[in-house]
This record gives sequence, C-alpha cells and structure tokens, in this order.
Amino acid sequence: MRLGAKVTGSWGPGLVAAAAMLLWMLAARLWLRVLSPIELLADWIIPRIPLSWFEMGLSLLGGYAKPLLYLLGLGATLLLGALLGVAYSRLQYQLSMRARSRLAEALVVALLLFTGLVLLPLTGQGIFGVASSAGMLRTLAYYLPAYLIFAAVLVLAHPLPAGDADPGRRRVLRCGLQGGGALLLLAAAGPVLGRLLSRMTLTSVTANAEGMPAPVTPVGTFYNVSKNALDPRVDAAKWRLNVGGMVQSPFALSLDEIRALPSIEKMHTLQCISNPIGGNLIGNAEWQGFPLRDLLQRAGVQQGVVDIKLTSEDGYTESIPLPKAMEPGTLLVYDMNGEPLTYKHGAPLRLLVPNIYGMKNAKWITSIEAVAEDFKGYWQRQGWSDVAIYQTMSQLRAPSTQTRVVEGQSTEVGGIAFAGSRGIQKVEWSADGGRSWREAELLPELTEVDTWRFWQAEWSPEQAGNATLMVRATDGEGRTQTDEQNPTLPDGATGYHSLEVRVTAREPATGG
Ligand SMILES: Nc1nc2c(c(=O)[nH]1)N[C@H]1C(S)=C(S)[C@@H](COP(=O)(O)O)O[C@H]1N2
Ligand SMILES: [Mo]
Repeated sequence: MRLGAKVTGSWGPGLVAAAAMLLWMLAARLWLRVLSPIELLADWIIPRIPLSWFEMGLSLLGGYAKPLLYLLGLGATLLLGALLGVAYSRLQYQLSMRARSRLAEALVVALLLFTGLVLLPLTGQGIFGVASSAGMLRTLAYYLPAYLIFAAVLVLAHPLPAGDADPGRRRVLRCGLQGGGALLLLAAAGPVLGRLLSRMTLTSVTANAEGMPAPVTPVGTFYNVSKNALDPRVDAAKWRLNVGGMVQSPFALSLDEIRALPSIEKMHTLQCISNPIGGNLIGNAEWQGFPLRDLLQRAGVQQGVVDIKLTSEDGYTESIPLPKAMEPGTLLVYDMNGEPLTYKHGAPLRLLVPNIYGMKNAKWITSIEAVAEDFKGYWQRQGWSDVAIYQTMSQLRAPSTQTRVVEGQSTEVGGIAFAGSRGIQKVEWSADGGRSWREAELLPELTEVDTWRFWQAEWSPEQAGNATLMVRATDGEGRTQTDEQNPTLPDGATGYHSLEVRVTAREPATGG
C-alpha cells in the first residue's frame, strides 16, 4: 500500500513527451525526408473530405485552411500523447522502476507496430514504409527515435516509485532532468519551427490582383500551389523517370539523359483552378523541355490505353487522356525562365498541358504509366473536374486603387485575358456595370497559343461619382465568356470581373 498514491493519471507528462516527440518528428522530417504522420494523414484525409465541406472550409478559411489542418494535426498528436500519458501514469504507480521500463518498452513496440502495420500501409507507404520514397530504413530511423523519445520522456517525467532508495537525491535528479529537458525543448522549438515555416508552401490568393503584370512572370513571384505542407526536394542524382504501364518497352531515364534529349522552349501560362475571379493564381513563364509524346512513342503505347497516368514524388497522381498526352504542346519541362526548375515549381521535371488547369500540370514527376482506365487523380477523387478545361477569363488590373480617376480626363484601363490554347479573339470592357460594352485594344500575342493576352483601353469618365468597370473576353473559337457566376469548385470560376472606381469631379479652373 502506498500512501497518497494518485489513482487519477496526470496529463502533463504525456503532453511534454508528445511535444518532445513532435519536435523530433518535425526536425528529422527535414533532413531524413520522411513524411510526418500528420502529413500522411492529411494526404489521406483531404481527398476524402466531401466536396461541400471542402468548399465551405475554403470559403471560410481561404489560404489558412491548409496551415490550420496541420495545426489541428499537431494538436491531435499532443492530445493523443496526453491521453497515453494519463493511461501510463495510472498504471505506473503500482510498478517498480524495472516494470516501468518494461511498460515503456512495450509502448514503443506497440506504437511501432501500429505505425508499420496500420498507419503506413493505410496511407500508401507500404508495410513499415517499404513503398515510401524514403524507404524502410529511413522510415524506421525516423519513427524509432520518435517513440523512444516519447517513452523516455514519459517515464522520466513521472515521480519515481516511493519505495525506491534515496528519494531525495532522485527528486533532485528528476527535477534537473525535467527542467533541463524543458529548456532544451524550448530552445530547439524556435529554430525548428522557423525552418519549417520558411519552407511551408502557403498559397496566398488575392482576389483583385492589381497592376499590369510583367508579360513573363519572374520565378520568385510566380504563384505557388501544392497539396503539401512541405514540398518534396528531390535528389536529382538518385531521381529516375519511369515510363511504363501498358507499353511495349518500359524504360527509366536519369535527369542527365532527359536533359540530353532534343528540347524546345515554349511560353506557357498556368492558372490554378482555384483562382477566383480577379485572383492572382496565374502566371506566365518560358519553359524548356520536350514533348511527352517523344517518350510515349519510344515506349510504344499498346492498344486499349485510355489515360496517361502521372505519379509524383509527393504521392500526387494525375491523368490526362492519351490524345492529350500525344499533342505536340504537352511538354515535360525542366527549366523555367532559363533556370532549372526550383523545387517549389516541381524540380526536376513537371508537366505542362495546353488548355488544362494547373491542377493537371503535375510537378515532381517520378512515373508515367499508360493505363486502360479513365484514371481519377488526387483532386478528381474529391470531385474536382476531370477534364479541367480552362474557362475563358479576363481581368481588370488597371486602374489601380492608387490611380486618381478624374472626370473628363483620360485614364488607362487594362488587364489580362486567357483562354488556354483557344487564344483570345476579343476583349470588351464596360464603364457602366455591363450595360454597354466597347472593344479594347489587344496587345500583340506573346506566342501563338497557350499564353495570356494583355489588353488596354482609354477611358474618359463623363461624370463624377462611382463607376463600375467590367471586362469580358471572347476566345479564339468565338465564344464569349459567360457572365454566370460560378465558384472555383468544381470546374473553375466563371463570371465577369468588375472594379468599383471612384471618379472625382473635374478640378475647377484655376487662376480664373
Ligand atoms: N505533384 C504535384 N503536382 C502538382 C500539385 C501538387 O500538389 N502536387 N498541385 C497542382 C496545382 S493545383 C497547380 S495550380 C499547379 C501549380 O504549379 P506552380 O506551383 O508551379 O504554379 O501545380 C499542380 N501540380
Ligand atoms: Mo491548382
């Protein structure tokens, strides 16, 4: 019988143990390049979130949705740790130090087994991570220390059995360990979190992007979208592109072999399907690469192939119909604006598909397979468009909010228009909220197809007050964009972009 032995467990030790384990998981994530369980679960859950919830989450939280999901994962891990800790502290009061270590060892083994046999296979990484890009050894080198840290901190953070010798000295030791540990945790947390935050891929959407963009978007300001918290940094020396599936002769190529293939340069505009009307998730760059069909012809696509399926380093999957894959403008590219692709934009190799939203322009490609089914990719499984053809869009980028618009004085109005490979035939603008339309001047095309088109017009507002500017484009096939307002989900936003402008009264003549 122990005097005053608590029968209720305490949650503190489990919480601290989970925090220490998380710190390891987040730090080791960067150099071992093993996905943390939070990322694995997020990848597993996101495509399974019903589309309507997803839409609600996005409209409520916007760009914060993704970081919040990961924060939720961190919170859930701390909670789980705390609960395990409570269970442990209830048990441990009856145990000797030796039995406690046994219990801690059993905990480590149980966590490892759960990870290796449930979590990793469930999230597509294979038993003990054999199918993951990190491989089994690195996966173990990641999880084993994590659980050892958890168990060790859990044991050390509890008071020692009362019956043990020299409680005074032990208490001092324990306090020292706990204090030192806490200090270490705090000291390490800052840099680790800082590193992680600086590498996180956060998508910022600004509806009503302002100012005429540069015709070719610099890499540094090119929009960035990915499903990941941390994008893969592929080791180019080890990377191979596998071409296989239903082909006569599958093969694999190294990056050097790929760069040695005959290449072309092409300007190509990318836009995300989640770009809202007037938004900034669009950019144009000069890319270098080669047609995907060169590889498919070399492999020999068999009869009955429907889709070309792409798999990426981050577990992303996509597909395009075989005829699309065989178009000469469907490219695999490795350079962007004359420099090797940065890792955020898909290094070492990404796809560019004419006329199809950014979603299908897979980054970090590792394998290309010919398949006999209409394969549904990462976002299609959730309900996003599978054809994902660019909606015809146009935007007002000028005048900016800084521009002073004065009654009777000429003001520059202008912006961009884009309709994928259909091109832009005509842009019209309105200064009265769409009641009357005038044709804008189209600037010369940057390339024949697949790039955005700039437009401009002179506007001399006739009266002071508020005016509603609007724009609409007609694609190369003669179809004017629809004024029907549709959200980005599932087919890409539609509707006209408009801008409220305050027209100030003409200056009274001076010196009169
Ligand atoms: N492997 C992979 N490829 C991907 C994605 C991704 O999450 N993983 N996101 C897609 C989406 S939704 C878009 S809009 C474009 C964005 O490309 P960018 O970041 O180079 O602009 O990449 C696409 N390719
Ligand atoms: Mo996208």
